[in-house]
Amino acid sequence: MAKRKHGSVPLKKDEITPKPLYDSRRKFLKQMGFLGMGAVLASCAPAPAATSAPPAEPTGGLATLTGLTDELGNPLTDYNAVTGYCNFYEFTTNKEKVDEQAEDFVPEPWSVEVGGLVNNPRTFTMSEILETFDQQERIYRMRCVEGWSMVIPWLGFPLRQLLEEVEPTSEAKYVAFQTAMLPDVMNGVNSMMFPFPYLEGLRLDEALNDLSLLATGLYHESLPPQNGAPIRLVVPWKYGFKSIKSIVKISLVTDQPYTMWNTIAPQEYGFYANVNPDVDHPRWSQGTEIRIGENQRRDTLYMNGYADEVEYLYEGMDLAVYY
Ligand SMILES: Nc1nc2c(c(=O)[nH]1)N[C@H]1C(S)=C(S)[C@@H](COP(=O)(O)O)O[C@H]1N2
Ligand SMILES: [Mo]
Repeated sequence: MAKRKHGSVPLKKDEITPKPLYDSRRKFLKQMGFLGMGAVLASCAPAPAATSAPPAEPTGGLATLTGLTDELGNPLTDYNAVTGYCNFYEFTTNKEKVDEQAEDFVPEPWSVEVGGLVNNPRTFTMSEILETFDQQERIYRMRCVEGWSMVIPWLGFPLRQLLEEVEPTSEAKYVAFQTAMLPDVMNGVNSMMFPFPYLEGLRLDEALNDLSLLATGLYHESLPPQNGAPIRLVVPWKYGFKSIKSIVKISLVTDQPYTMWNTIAPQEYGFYANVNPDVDHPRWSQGTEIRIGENQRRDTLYMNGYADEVEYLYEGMDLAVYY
């Protein structure tokens, strides 16, 4: 896979409201030893009210996607916003600078080690992944815990298909994921602000749900570095931080795995992190959100609008406890 250049138009500075600083979090991180001297902690601040970037000249695959919507009729978020307004803390906490900072991240050669409680542990090279699993397009809403959302046309394949290849044993109850740590190209991993590597996890039955996608592309092209090249998870009914980027390792385990955000601030970022307008974040409401490109808040949907597909997973669970 050749390195691709993405002509993104960053959102303008004056379209973004300043990020508030949270002293309690700073203090917490400092106690945990995560905060570097003089570091300014952006972290998961509530949504800056961004407006959409100027419309791009559609080229190639982009042109064929004009006018597409998700199943609820929501238009796709502008390509320039999807690729120019990103969360990828291994590079920088500045959403508008991730694309620039990730420019030198060439995700090849790449392989994903899949093991743990499985009958057929296997390390897949990226080309094996692309050969083995048919890539399909999925248009998903993505709702960040900070209160903004996008509609993104992904390319990828159900995570379930990869898990079927390795055959989880009967002891496997959870799936743990790990992002690459490449200090030479990821400036943020040296900052000591966060306990990288970024880790995430799903319960096995969540991972086997058809919505759980391993994405290898968006807008009909391979994933741009800033969006988690060459392969990332997308779990659209959960807050965006569950959708871990640039995966190098997947392990089947018995116990609920440690995840980065849940370890840093468990009271704010639960393991489940299902989108839920009725369970507020301790520092802000989750009842509404800003769809990037719109200028009015809209109501946040229970399970991000995917309840029919995923509600069975949480039968009998108090979602205010298992948030
Ligand atoms: N490795 C890694 N994965 C990550 C993040 C991150 O900082 N590092 N940020 C998460 C958050 S908070 C969100 S909202 C989504 C953003 O995905 P996008 O930038 O492709 O829209 O990625 C998630 N995956
Ligand atoms: Mo997020």
